Amino acid sequence: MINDQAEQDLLVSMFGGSEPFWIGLTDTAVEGVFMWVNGDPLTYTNWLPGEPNNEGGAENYGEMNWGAPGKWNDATNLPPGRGIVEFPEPSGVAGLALAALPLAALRRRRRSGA
Ligand SMILES: [Ca+2]
Ligand SMILES: [Ca+2]
Ligand SMILES: [Ca+2]
Repeated sequence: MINDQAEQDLLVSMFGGSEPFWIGLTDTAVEGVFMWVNGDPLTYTNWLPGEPNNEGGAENYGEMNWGAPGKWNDATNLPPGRGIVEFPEPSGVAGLALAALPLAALRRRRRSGA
């Protein structure tokens, strides 16, 4: 979830400005209304001029590094590419609970499968 220009600049400095990366932005719920997959409000956008254009009526996923470093494009779900995933800052009980959930689920699956 790229929330401001500083975060966008940070991603380009960390991951480079040429490879297209999925950024967790989609308009699959309502065509033309892009939303972050984690529910963050879309307070900042960095579309390349002319985007999003929903080319061919089938572009529903946001990527960055399109046409210029960091710039966004809406693309189809092909071709496959790498994505950037943002984790919540682990802090206090909430962070620990989040981290423990997948482990507990894994243990349950193993037990029931044995
Ligand atoms: Ca963020
Ligand atoms: Ca679309
Ligand atoms: Ca596009």
